[in-house]
Amino acid sequence: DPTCEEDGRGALVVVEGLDRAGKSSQCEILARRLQEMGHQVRYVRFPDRSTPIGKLIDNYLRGQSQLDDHSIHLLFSANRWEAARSIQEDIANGVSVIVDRYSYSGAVYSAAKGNSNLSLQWAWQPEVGLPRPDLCLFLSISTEEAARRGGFGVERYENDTMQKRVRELFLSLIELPHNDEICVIDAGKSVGEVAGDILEPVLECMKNVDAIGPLRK
Ligand code: DGP
Ligand code: NA
Ligand code: NA
Repeated sequence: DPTCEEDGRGALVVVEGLDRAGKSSQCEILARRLQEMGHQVRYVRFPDRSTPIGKLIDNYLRGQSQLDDHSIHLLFSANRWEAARSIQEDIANGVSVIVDRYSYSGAVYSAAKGNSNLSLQWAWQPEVGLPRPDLCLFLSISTEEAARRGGFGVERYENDTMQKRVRELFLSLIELPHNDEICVIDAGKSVGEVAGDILEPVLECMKNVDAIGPLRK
């Protein structure tokens, strides 16, 4: 079996989950382990708050600005589109890209908002055509466990009602048959155990990647 690097192509691996699920730590551990094994890796996180669009998102998340639900939704998506070319270039050059949050958060967080009328289906549309991950790891954690882990922060969305809706919508997205790239990981275990549970499907996926395609409707 050709590995992706023998093919000259890197893998696109996304890590998703609720706030406090441990995504960022797990992405860092995963990136380090893959590098130690000799793979070229880049770690990307969304929202990328460093770009002009990212700064608008950052202000919104910190409660410094108010934006229409559709507008902020499209800004989050635009923040992924502005990075799409560099992700594709890295993958083509044999670099595997580990992404902390992606289109799944994009659709789910907007659709979870209390008084908005954004359906999951509407919210997914701007994501169609972005590079499709080879693997999406959903770090599954109960909202109770998430709240126990030091409590939520002060940003928008970091409250119990919102997180419960987010979790339900993530689960409904996972059930859609065309989302067969999503793998559910029990993130209630220790950091070391979760890291081991993640590494296995990632290495498996890196053995078997074919041509990268677009995210579908
Ligand atoms: P983080 O930097 O990973 O803590 O993400 C900041 C918050 O923004 C978090 O509550 C999840 C939410 N979020 C991330 N991506 C998107 C997106 O594309 N759309 C919406 N509406 N929310 C998002
Ligand atoms: Na957060
Ligand atoms: Na993140």
